[in-house]
Amino acid sequence: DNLESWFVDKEFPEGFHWGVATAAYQIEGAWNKDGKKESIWDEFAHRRPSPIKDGSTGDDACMSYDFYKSDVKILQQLGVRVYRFSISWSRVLPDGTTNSVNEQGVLYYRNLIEQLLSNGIEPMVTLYHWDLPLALQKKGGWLSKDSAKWFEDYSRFCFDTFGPKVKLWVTLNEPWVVSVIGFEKGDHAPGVKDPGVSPYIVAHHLLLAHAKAYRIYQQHYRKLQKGLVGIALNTDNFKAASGSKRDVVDRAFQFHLGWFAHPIFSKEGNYPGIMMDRIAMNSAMQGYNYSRLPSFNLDEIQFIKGSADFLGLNSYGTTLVSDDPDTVKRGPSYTNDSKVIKQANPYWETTPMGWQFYPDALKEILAWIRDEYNNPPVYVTETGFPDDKTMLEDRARINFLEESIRNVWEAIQYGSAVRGFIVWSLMDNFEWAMGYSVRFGLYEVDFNDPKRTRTPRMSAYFYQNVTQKNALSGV
Ligand code: PNW
Repeated sequence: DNLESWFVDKEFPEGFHWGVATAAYQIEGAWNKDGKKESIWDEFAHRRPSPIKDGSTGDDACMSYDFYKSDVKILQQLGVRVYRFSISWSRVLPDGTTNSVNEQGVLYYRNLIEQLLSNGIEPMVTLYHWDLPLALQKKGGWLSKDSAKWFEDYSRFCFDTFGPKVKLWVTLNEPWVVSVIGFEKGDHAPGVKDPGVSPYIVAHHLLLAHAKAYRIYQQHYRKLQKGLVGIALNTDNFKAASGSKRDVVDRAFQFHLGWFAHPIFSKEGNYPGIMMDRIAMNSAMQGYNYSRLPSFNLDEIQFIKGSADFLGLNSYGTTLVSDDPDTVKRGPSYTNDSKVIKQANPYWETTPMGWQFYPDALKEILAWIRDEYNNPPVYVTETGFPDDKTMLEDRARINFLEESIRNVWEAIQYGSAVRGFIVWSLMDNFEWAMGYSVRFGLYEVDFNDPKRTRTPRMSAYFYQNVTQKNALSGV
């Protein structure tokens, strides 16, 4: 990197996909309107005492169910080529199965997609962004072996119904968060706290579910619809704390990203060897007669291997890691299995989500992916910056985006196959366990206003400049 490169525009490849993202439960509202039934997030946020930091819910959120046209307006203003949003499973299939289709729910997504296409914006549709129909939770949810079949059925329905217009699909959003935050820590729906056991079972079923959706597309839809099907995986950037060795960093990556990426993107398939070894060993020492990590048979390994056209990368921060010397005595847990201690760096900026900002994060992750998985096509399907107060002059967010975009540009110079960059988020929304106390939007949303007015922040103008030029301006 020479000094001069700071002063010239960093141009991106032609057709690079600039975008922004949202998710159904975080923006739509209308939680029980027009035939929609409850999801696990409706049930979770309605619990009392509330598991959400500010006691809020996504009942109304940004009211995008009513105001989707104003969403498309601001997407146009931003000049993005792609809008990543998710379908609420229980809005289109209220009991989770194709036995009952909610036509009004289907119409909502048809209208949104139509509105996007007629404004030259490509939809990138996430099939599952955490809002499992409550009816399926009552049958065991992701802990049930049947869950992969339910997801296959739902995916087929979506490919059938929306596939003629949708060319970019994301099967699952962040299966790591679903497994660990939903079933190890219990801070997300369905709020299960079963360390070291349920997370592995859920992850196992999620991987099978993802692969089933991919194979269905492959067999029945790809020839006609010609789309791409990927998965969005989240990972921190891991760096060695002082005194630690590289192997800790690699183990941290394998237990986090590798858990889901290795079965799909590696040459040999299956879970990372280090995960299988460590969990089997710990399980044995803890008195189990089997590994807490379920195993795939040979057919399943083949079935999952290669089941993605791209890797969607969601990433927000960097974590320092060091070796955990003594884990077995503390009992079953995903964290203990990884033998990794995570810590903060006092010199890095800490966001209100507790995430730390290290400017070269994305570049380092992208290099790891390139080397580990033989350079698969990647979309950065999410990155973004949280504020805990609302301000229109969001210079910290601009700085974060500038560094992140510079990282992606450099990664492309070093050969990474990055196809797009999608910012979380188009606008402020319901931030899961944090409720409305944290804001990620390029647009501010006034949650006291019955019209939920969206107002551009400075970062929206910054991003508009990037999408218009297809370049990051030199300083
Ligand atoms: C991702 N964690 O969530 C999600 O895909 C978005 O829906 C979300 O709004 C965004 O990132 C910002 O948080 C995460 O606890 C939530 O590690 C929690 C964690 C990670 C990602």
